[in-house]
Amino acid sequence: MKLDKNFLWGGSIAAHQLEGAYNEDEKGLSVMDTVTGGTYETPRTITTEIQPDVFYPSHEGIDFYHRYKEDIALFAGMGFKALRISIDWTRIYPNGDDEKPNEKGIAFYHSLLDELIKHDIEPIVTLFHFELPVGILKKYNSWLNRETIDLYLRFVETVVSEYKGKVKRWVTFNEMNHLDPTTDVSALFTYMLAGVEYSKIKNKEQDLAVIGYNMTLASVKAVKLIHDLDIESQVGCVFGLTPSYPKSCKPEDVMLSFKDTIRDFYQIDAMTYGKFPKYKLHEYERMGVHLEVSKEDEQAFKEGIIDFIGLNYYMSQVSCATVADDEQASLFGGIVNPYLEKSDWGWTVDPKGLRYLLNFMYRKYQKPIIICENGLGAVDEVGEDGIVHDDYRIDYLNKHLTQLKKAVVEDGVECFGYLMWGPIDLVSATTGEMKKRYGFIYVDKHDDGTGDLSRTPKDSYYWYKKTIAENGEN
Ligand code: BGP
Repeated sequence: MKLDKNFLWGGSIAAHQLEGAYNEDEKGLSVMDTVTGGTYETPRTITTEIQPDVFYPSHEGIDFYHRYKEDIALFAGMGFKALRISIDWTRIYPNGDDEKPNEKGIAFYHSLLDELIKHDIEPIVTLFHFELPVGILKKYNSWLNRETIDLYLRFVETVVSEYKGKVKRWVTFNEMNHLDPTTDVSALFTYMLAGVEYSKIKNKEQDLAVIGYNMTLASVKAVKLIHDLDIESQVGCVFGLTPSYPKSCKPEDVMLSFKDTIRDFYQIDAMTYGKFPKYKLHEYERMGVHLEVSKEDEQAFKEGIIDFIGLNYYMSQVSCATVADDEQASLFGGIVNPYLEKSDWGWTVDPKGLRYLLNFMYRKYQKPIIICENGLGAVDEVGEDGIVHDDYRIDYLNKHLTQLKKAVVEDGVECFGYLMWGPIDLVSATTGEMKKRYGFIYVDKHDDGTGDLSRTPKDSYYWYKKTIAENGEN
């Protein structure tokens, strides 16, 4: 079984989870700079002003802002072909609507991109990975206001014009699909994506529908804009998807699993078929949500078709029409699959689910796919020899890669890369912890603020290096 020789091996990171330097070089505040740390048991809390004596994990991150050269050299040591980064909106436009872009922010990403290119690592750039300027939240009411679309497009135009010689693949948004008004699991993601506190939204269904619509529209408009600015560019959008299996063969479970699997697909449909789906408008109408697609918007949907789909895959879930009291709820709805092992954070480990998802997506859309996130968040112990022996991580990734290869080689899915999540330990998005580690590289940083931030390769580092060298044949 062989993958293409140009297969993009690498990893994915996001600015707010590792850069730190949250107020350096005229950076503004993003919503992720005002969300506190948390734990598995205690959720992160949302504040729109920085409070004294409160721990904000993004403020230091792992200090990538100052150590990126060392980190990129370590990625290059594994043979990375690509790295997905995000450009933090608040480094370029600190308040979101500033008259001029911040030269220091522009310069930082030039250096970062240059460093990647120097090591033959292709940068794949996400333009929105939860880094909404607080200024936009306060002054414009976030994505509820269509002016935010224009501000986003202005940011995109600045960034793409600046870096187009260095970046060929762009991602408009990360995981906007978690904002579906028909589910009740989006409190944290509502904050991360829109800066809006779920409990304080007055008209949940209407507002979430508008936010989701405006972000979708922003994405299609950005696709056209990027294509216009650089005809060579490839533009995609990344979705975090969780396939749902029926608990039994009872038709009601099967029907529910179908609905749960595709429940947040309307945005992907809009971005690949070139029109906002009628079924969603129908659904909204039945919910009493008012949404109108103007002629101008229709045109934007037609013109903004993505070139590739990015998939983030961590787990699957189970749909069950009648849930028993002792069933455990899964993160994105449904229940936890009792046949699967779970991570330290209770996420089910389901490598076959990756093959299922790849097939499902490819047959539905027939667009090239790139895995933009997949990985195991675990508690790592440093051994007496000073090294993390993370055979559990190797096992997890190996099993997922086996399924990915089957999807490509046996099933014919066009998947052109695998960018695992968090190649270096960084701050968890959902819990705000450092304890939840994904990396091939251990970072000496702990949730109580201790640690000297030194970097040490784990066993998985050498495994991934070999995997890349053999193009996944090991
Ligand atoms: C995805 C996000 C990432 C990342 C990942 C793992 O939803 O796109 O930013 O954080 O989840 O989640 P966590 O960090 O909470 O373990």
